[in-house]
Amino acid sequence: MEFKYIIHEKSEGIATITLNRPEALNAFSKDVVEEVLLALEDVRNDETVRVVVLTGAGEKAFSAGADIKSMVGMTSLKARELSLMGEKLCVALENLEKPVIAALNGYALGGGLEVAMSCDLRVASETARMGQTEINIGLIPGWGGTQRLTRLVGMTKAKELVFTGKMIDAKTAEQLGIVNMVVPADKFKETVRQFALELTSKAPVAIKVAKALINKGADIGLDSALALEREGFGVVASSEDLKEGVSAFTEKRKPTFKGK
Ligand code: CO8
Repeated sequence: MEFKYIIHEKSEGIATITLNRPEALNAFSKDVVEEVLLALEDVRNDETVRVVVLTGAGEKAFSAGADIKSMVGMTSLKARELSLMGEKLCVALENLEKPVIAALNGYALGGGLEVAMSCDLRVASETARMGQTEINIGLIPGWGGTQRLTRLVGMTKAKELVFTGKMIDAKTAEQLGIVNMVVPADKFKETVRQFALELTSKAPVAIKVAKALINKGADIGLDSALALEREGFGVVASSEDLKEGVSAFTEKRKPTFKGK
């Protein structure tokens, strides 16, 4: 598969998708979004891939958001289209039945942060800076930021970040619960790799079901969410992965999960 705006690599059970427009701080143009969607489709169909890492090329940015230059003279219909485009990408990341780690190597702003928040986990370099900066150009988040940020940090902080458009550093993002961990820049790539490798060793069926339950459960009442969990538990209990996990435990060896 040939790509122009991303790099799509696979090794050790990890697919790494790198946004590759460093000259524009990896801003999401229509082409970038379309290529990431194609790469995610490839990953979905590839049984050898257990974990996805989404990151940005260069030292400076994960992504500085939607391509502002494409917004010049934007009509209401074009804006709606742009919003839908990003939404499609965010939903694809959320619905992918494999864990996705956003590796935040630098700026994650506007749509860049919204895409990162649609990933399951976020690892930030200590040099990363984050913000819903849309207000500074007279916009609002349009790729789910008003909703996903609020779910992550609560209304008080979400309003502060969206209304002021200020950037926060990685440590503050960690304290707010936006990122899972902050890593020194010189250890960033290796830490992301080790984190992803750890996930590749876990039972894929259990991860897939847990991801769906956590995502779906966030939007429904507790009773319904617990009922979903029960059903999911039943599905996981019938997996070969569970048999392997229990056998490995009793035989005092490491399990080898097949995702079946
Ligand atoms: N889009 C397009 N190009 C960009 C973007 C962007 N979002 N961000 C940076 N660039 C380009 C710059 O124009 C510049 O290119 P050039 O050299 O050709 O002028 C190059 O990247 C490097 O950027 P800077 O020279 O500005 O680098 P600095 O280190 O001086 O500043 C910043 C870095 C602070 C990150 C600065 O670039 C910046 O503020 N960027 C904009 C960040 C932003 O506001 N992002 C939010 C965009 S809006 C959005 O994401 C909304 C999503 C939902 C849309 C819904 C539909 C309407």
